[in-house]
Amino acid sequence: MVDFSLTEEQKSLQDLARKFAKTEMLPVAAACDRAGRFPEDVYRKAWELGLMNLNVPTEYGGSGLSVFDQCVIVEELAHACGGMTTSIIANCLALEPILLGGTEEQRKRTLPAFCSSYHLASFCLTEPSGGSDAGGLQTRCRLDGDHYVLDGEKCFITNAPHASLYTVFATIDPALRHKGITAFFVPRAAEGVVPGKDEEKMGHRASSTSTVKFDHVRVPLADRLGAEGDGFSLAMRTLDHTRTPIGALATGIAQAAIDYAADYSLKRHTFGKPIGEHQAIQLKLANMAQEVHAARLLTWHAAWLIDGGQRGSLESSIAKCFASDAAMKVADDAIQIFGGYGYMKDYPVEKLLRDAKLTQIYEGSNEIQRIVIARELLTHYA
Ligand code: COS
Repeated sequence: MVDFSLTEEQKSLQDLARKFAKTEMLPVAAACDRAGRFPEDVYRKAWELGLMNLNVPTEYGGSGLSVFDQCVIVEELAHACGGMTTSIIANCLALEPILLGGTEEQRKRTLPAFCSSYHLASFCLTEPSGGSDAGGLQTRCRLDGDHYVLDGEKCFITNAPHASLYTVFATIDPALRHKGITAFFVPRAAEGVVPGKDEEKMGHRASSTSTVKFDHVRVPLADRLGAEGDGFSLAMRTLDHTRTPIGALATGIAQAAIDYAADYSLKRHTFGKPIGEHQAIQLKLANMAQEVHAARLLTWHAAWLIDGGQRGSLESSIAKCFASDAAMKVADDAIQIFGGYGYMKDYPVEKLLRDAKLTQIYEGSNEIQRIVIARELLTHYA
């Protein structure tokens, strides 16, 4: 039977994340946003509570949570701050290729370090020449004895200035397109690894983003994930698993927008009554509630399918695309309900719009999600 209720364990994870979001994230969210501050103290506390390496199995010291459980947690965290949530879950994205494509020896060599003490990892796929065309990446890897030599530059890499390990996608020959792409893990300490300076972003300002240069970086053959040419499929399978939690992150932002707007609509009076009693506002709130409800259910459905062993490419793209578009619409409506105050930085809703915007772009733009959705759809009619 289909069951939409959370288990007792999921409710306690939700409760843990909600409390953490309220007591540790929310009180510093606006200040971090304004200053563009990376609140490492908050991230360390998230790590201590087991909120960081959510997808790493318990045998390596991680939380070993299903994608569904991750979504429950991520929505709660994002209610307080989308940017901090992105930094908190970046390890899940970066370590997923090791979980999916690494040997047991490679997993044992890399994963426990992230679970026994606070460390960050970054997923390095996107390049300055283009992020959507992942098959066209230009970073080169050349075999030289028992090492590969990596040369190239990645950009828009979450947590890169603070990471101790990078999962990197490079090509043995760009002319081979996706068939040449090969994945590696590369320690920050390797000679020639140079993270850039923090980017100044519109939103997600508590998260850190930079370029990473790989300048003749020698990577042992033993640190290659899978075979030469396996990297593209590994990146896609990783994103199939991580796009659904991005749907949850967008849902959390959208739920926050409703909560602020509904509360404000009962306190703010015009024409002699609370604005929430005007139909113009009620219609907006009703539309917002529909968007968020649908976003959450699509996210839960995609997570449920993936946890059941299905690939879930179609459903994770639908969840990510719908929820992020919903977050933009709902944050926009929340600002409209707040009126002029909504446009001011003294109120929390303009940040929600700036944070929501990135969810339409990262982990594959929504145009890419629509390509994935249409291609999957058409295979059933071919
Ligand atoms: N899982 C496993 N394999 C997959 C896959 C998936 N989800 N999606 C595609 N593949 C395989 C295909 O089956 C194909 O394999 P064969 O060569 O054996 O036939 C191969 O990968 C190439 O697939 P495709 O032809 O669809 O590749 P395209 O170059 O057309 O690119 C898109 C496909 C656009 C979907 C891909 O480039 C993409 O997702 N881009 C966005 C990248 C992204 O999200 N970046 C954000 C980084 S994180 S912030």
